[in-house]
Amino acid sequence: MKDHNSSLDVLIVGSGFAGIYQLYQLRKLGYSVHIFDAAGDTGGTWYWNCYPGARVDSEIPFYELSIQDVWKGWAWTERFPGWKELRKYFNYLDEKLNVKKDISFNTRVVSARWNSSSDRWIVTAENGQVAHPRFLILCTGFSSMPYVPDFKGLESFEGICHHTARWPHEDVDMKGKRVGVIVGTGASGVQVIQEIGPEVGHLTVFQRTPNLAIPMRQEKLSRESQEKRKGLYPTIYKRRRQTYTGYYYDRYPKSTLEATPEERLLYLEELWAQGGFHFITSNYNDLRTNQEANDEIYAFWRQKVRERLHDPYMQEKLAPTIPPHPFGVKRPCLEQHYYEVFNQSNVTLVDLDECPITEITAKGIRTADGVEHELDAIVLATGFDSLTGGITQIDIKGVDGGTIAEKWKPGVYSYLGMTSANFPNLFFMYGPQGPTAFCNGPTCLEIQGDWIANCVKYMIENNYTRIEADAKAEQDWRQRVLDISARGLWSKAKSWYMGANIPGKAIEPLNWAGGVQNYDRICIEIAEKGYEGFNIR
Ligand code: NA7
Repeated sequence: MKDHNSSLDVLIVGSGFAGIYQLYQLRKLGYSVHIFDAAGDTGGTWYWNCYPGARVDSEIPFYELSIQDVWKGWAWTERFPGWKELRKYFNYLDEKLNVKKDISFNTRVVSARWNSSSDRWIVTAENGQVAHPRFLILCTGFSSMPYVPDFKGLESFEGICHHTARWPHEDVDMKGKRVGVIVGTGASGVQVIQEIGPEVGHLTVFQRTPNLAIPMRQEKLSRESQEKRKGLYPTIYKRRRQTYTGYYYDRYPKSTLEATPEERLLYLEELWAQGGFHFITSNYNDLRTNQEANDEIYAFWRQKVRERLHDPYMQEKLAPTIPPHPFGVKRPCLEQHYYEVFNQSNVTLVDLDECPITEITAKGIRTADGVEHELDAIVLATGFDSLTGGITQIDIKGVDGGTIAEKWKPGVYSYLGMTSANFPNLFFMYGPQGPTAFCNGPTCLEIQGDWIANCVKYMIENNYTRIEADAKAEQDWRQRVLDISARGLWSKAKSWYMGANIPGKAIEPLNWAGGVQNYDRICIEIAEKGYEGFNIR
């Protein structure tokens, strides 16, 4: 057993983008910092999500750290890099920042106990490692806790079966196989289907809710073209903190319904051609707040998708006449040739709303109509206990001995989406009640990471040993998150944005929908007011 003794200032959990940025910032300030990670290497989500076709849906240079020593020498090969390239990037981060020397891999944190007599955490990992840091920072990611529905008979299946986020690191050969993909609207399912669709023997897509996917418009990038643009990177990295979603482009400052039909059509065509999240982030400003406006955008989307599908059955199942939910209130997925896969003669779509799964058998999946779909492999692209699961899976006990999982059972209580009352000196990043789902990862975690690093510095420089969110400030923050969300259409979809994908989880808005720029400003103002809303001693 290795004991990280009481000289440790900060323990970070997780070595994805957030954990590495935090390690870098805190080490620069001169503090002793260590990372525990359950994975065998750095990369966070890109260590675990190595399923066929896994790639990021935020384009570069937004989806990389703004550390000059890193971006100056690095060049990507694609506008939306895949997991293999992202893992190379993480190795490059190590080359430049020498991070791995401060990381314990294969070290899954299982518990954290607050010790009021020392004002330190006692953190224990499954492999017996223990740490006693002054501050504990959870960089566990918003989707680190895979969700597998409780399908009857799942363990009896005799073929290959993996959740996308627990995909084996060696290649799984799908060529010529009868593959069942359980999917609905997730990005993971869309990516697997379009990647393996063209090569498998037969593909059966078990769909609950159709995916309202938009075009990615992937591009190959040369080093030269990136070098030419790098002069702008410092401006881009500042600008992304000034927009609603953390890109440098922003919502169109006009209502959908104010535009003439001609103006609207031309503008939507322009966004469609740009690809990526432009169709969401640069769209009319009432897309996600006004149902009538939303219906117009849905109608445009449906027409575009139907044009690509040959079979009327597939058209209705994948781009229904009546929208399954307002457009863009479930995380939209970026696709490359997803819809074309459904024109192949070896692809079957099973509508689980009409015909649910009754059990998984040794040979495949049985549905309510009695049909046993025989399969060689099942891909579980069934998502995550998002936003809270990475935190609540750890047995964290605070001042009164209660766990954070118990506290959050009726709903999340946090202050600024980074701290929670009763849990002093504990910070979490890229989690609930922050801008997580409405912001690209690196933008969000750098905003939160800088704020947390400054807070740790403030505490240490002033010889304070304990900071804890005030219960009233926390209650007000929660109410603010709920009120802002209530102005939009988010509650009209059952999604992980609302915690609605996990049975028994409280259904409520889990993200700050007030804009990245406002979130950043509010957090900075609170710090400038001497950490208003926190009890410090
Ligand atoms: P998601 O987006 O949560 O998608 C999971 C999918 O699994 C979703 O379409 C669900 O259908 C479907 N699902 C979940 N439970 C079941 C059951 N019981 N039966 C059938 N289908 C089911 O997860 P992803 O991994 O794809 O993506 C996660 C995010 O990570 C993604 O947004 C990226 O930003 C990164 P539903 O739609 O609820 O009907």
